[in-house]
Amino acid sequence: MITQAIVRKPCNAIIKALTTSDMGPPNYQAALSQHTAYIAALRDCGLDVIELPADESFPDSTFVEDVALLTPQCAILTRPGAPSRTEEVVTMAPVIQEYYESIEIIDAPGMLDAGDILLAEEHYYIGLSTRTNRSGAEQLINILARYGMTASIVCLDSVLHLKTGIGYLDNGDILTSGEFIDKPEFTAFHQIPLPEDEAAAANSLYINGTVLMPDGYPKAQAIIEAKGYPVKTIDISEFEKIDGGISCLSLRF
Ligand code: CIR
Repeated sequence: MITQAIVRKPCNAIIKALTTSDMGPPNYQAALSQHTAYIAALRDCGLDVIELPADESFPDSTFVEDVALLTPQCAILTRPGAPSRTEEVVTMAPVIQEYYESIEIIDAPGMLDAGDILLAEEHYYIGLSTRTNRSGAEQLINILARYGMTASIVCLDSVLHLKTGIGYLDNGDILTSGEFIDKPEFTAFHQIPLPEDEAAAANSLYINGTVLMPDGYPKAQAIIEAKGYPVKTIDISEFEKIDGGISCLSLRF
């Protein structure tokens, strides 16, 4: 059962956030309103939400998911692969220390963005991407093993992060898109493939019985609802301009 989430208010510098898209910079005021609605949706799902102040030093700092992996046994501070994001961990560390006794870290030369980590039925899948290298993934596997948890590596082709294209729901159901449809590592799950033009909806979150998904993907929404999941949609268009999805905006534990 997930009970808490950590979020960080978007900063003014978000207009300079990293992106691979050509949608232009986000509108700061709209991003703030969307972030407020996102927090409300997490609260509607029963979570206590810990709201951190904006951090102007890091344009991407609202994407808190990437800087830590919070497991039932321990927290792991990552070492984000984009140079402009590596130090985001420094400001997150004291926050995590308030909630976790056991804290581990990923060391250089390891790089790890937690957007590359998918928990599905007690097993952690780690995507090797431009942000996560083999050293980072292997350090994480060893840390998790010490706490009795298992993990394995998945090679990615074109997505930014593993969870850009795949999302675990519940009862073995997994949303897949693009390169993840019928990928051998995930064929044991009940795949829910999404249409190519709505692939971004694979970054949805199952939280305490509800699926939080981005607004604007009606086919994906209908597919998920047809599987029996109550869905709540959130407009995150300003974050999508900078490669952000539903999961990236919070750390859940
Ligand atoms: C970045 O490139 O790092 C941000 N603009 C987007 C991060 C998205 N995070 C995630 O998928 N977990």
